[in-house]
Amino acid sequence: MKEKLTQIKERAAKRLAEAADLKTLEELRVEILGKKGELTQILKGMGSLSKEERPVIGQLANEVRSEIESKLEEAKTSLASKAQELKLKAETIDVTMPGKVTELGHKHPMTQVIDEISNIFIGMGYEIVEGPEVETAYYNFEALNIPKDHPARDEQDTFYINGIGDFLLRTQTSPMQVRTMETRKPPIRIIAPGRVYRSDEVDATHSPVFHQLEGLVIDKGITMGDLKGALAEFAKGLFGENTKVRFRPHHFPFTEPSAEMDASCFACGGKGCRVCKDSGWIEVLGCGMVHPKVLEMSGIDPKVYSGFAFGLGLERIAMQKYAISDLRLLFENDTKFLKQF
Ligand code: 2U9
Repeated sequence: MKEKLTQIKERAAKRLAEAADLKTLEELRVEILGKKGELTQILKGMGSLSKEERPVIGQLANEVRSEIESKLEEAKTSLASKAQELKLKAETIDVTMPGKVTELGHKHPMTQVIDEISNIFIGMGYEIVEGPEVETAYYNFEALNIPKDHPARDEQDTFYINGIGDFLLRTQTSPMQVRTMETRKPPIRIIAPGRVYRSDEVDATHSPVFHQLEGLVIDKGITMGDLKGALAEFAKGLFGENTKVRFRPHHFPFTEPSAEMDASCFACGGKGCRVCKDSGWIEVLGCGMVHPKVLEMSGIDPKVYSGFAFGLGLERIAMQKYAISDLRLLFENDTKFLKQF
């Protein structure tokens, strides 16, 4: 019996040492120490032993049991710490690893031009107004002194929205100035940037959708001198402090008198180069004193108030400023192109 106990002890020690996980350990515990286990069987069989042998074997059996129990505990602790070690290793974060780079976007060149021009006017005390791109013929034409038979109203130029009254896609941002005159009392000093639509074929310099920025100033005693001063200041803000301007007579239905303004070429300073096509001048905007009829239609008394207005196409400015040769590049959203600005 002694030998058997020693055998059990040695075999148990070996198997416990080999156990690879906690589950195997528990199975071994049941197998060796459980009710049906080898050791229990031996203790149960002690009845057949002599009086002298019983305490000796009993003590030995208890010793074997407690030895196995302590070995089991030891194995448990070592397996648990190994498992913890593996878990920690698997969960380790390498804080020195480089992070994933998120590509930062930036403003579209058109947005940059709109922001830059808007900021120049904001600096001169103008407010920004924005409004609907779907307009009525009244706000887009009638109120601007563009009569029904005017060529600008031609279906070849204007996108009419069929079936819902006289709605159209605005061909200029001027409806916003009309809406402002209707709802506010002078002094008025606003700019209206935004998208406008004209039924044009797409090519390097034309697009059925483009951007305009228009301005309107109305107060008592506003003159052509105010117009020239404000727009010369704007040209300096956009093209540089040394920029000169000149005004050429022109015609618009909504202004009288009307003019076009050129700025001295920002690329060559006026000597003549590729940017200004050797003229030394760059055409920048159209402008004029608001037509008395236009003031009157929107509820402003032309005997008390006068004002000036101007308008410029923003794609042309962006193309000159960034030396872009084809307007289509500004609408295609090819990030390889856009990243350059
Ligand atoms: C009201 C009164 C007057 C806005 C003006 C222009 C001159 C002009 C064009 C330049 C190129 C637009 O993008 S473009 O085709 N615009 O030349 N616009 S004066 O005059 C107004 C507007 C609203 C009530």
